[in-house]
Amino acid sequence: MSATSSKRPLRIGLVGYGFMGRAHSNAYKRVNDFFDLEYRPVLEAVCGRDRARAAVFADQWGFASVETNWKVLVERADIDVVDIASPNDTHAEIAAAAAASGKTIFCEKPLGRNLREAEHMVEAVERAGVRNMAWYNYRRVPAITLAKRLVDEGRLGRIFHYRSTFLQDWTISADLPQGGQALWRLDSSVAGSGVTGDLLAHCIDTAQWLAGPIGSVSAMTETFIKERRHQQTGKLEPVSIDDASAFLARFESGALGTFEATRYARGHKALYRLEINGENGSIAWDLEDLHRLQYFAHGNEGALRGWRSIHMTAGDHPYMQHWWVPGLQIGYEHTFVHQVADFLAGLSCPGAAAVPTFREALATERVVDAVLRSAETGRWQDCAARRYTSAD
Ligand code: SOE
Repeated sequence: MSATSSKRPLRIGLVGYGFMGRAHSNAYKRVNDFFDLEYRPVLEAVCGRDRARAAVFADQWGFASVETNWKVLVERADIDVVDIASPNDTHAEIAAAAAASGKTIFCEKPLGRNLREAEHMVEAVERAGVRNMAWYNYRRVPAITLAKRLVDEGRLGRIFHYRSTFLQDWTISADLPQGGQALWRLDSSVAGSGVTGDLLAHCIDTAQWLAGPIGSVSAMTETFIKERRHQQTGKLEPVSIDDASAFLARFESGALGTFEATRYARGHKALYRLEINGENGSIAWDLEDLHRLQYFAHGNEGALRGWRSIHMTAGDHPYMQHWWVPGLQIGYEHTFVHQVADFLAGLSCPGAAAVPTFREALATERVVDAVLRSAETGRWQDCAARRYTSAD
């Protein structure tokens, strides 16, 4: 921060220096360049187990200091926000300690490895009364924010169908090891689950935000490659994450949903798609064309009826007045900038909570848990039924 800055500093302690650590750091660095805010994130410390790698990261991104033990980081008096961008098995413990030390907490999705950890995290932040936010970044794609506006304005009318898929193909090779650096998403002891917690969690978060609570689900999952060599032990070990997961959903509103995520869809790298069909209209969106919202309005256009492809680059589109001139689009990294901007704006408005809070993210965890239980039992599962408490 420049010595002359009039902004109020918000000192960030980032845990994790992987892909998400980079996405969050970029957001902290860019946000004040484009948004007029009272607060400014200051990159105070990055924490990672490997000091040399953390130091390289700190140097590249401009963090003032390095820690190798998150327990030290969460106690530091010069840190306001603990941002958890480390693998899933660390989230619950770090969040509980950071809450106890009075920090604001940001946590990369999913909250924990399972519902029990997620519930403990919600209890911890609410008991301590600290601000908290989960990084479900796709809500801040301008097209998805506009979709939310259209639904809330009643333009679609009653919603009948919600369909969503998240397709990847990066784990098809049986030679890919599981576990360790960059591959912890394949190790269930670290990740919790496979594509259900990693990819479907995004689809579920967006779905419940746009179309309301999911009441019950019927799911199936599959693990196509049953054994992989573990990167850390070198041994061939059983794979216990779900490689693919699909479920039917009944929304509390009466709408029907279909959801699918896989890392075995050859040719797709990160194709997140959604479509909503309502009585008066439909909307569709996909991540490969993230700057377009497809919209069909049922009306009296006669022979000219059809889907509109809205190019989300005008000043009256959500967030877009902060970026370039009409016609010039933005991308993936901007969704994280928007989430930080919303959080910082909320700090200047007493009572405003930047969403999703941990409690809101817990609603996603409940559906993830119900999906995994349904796949295991072969039965429909009620999403609200299961509760864990601190006694578990
Ligand atoms: C997995 O490949 C992954 O990076 C997820 O972990 C992210 O949450 C998703 O946005 C993109 O895919």
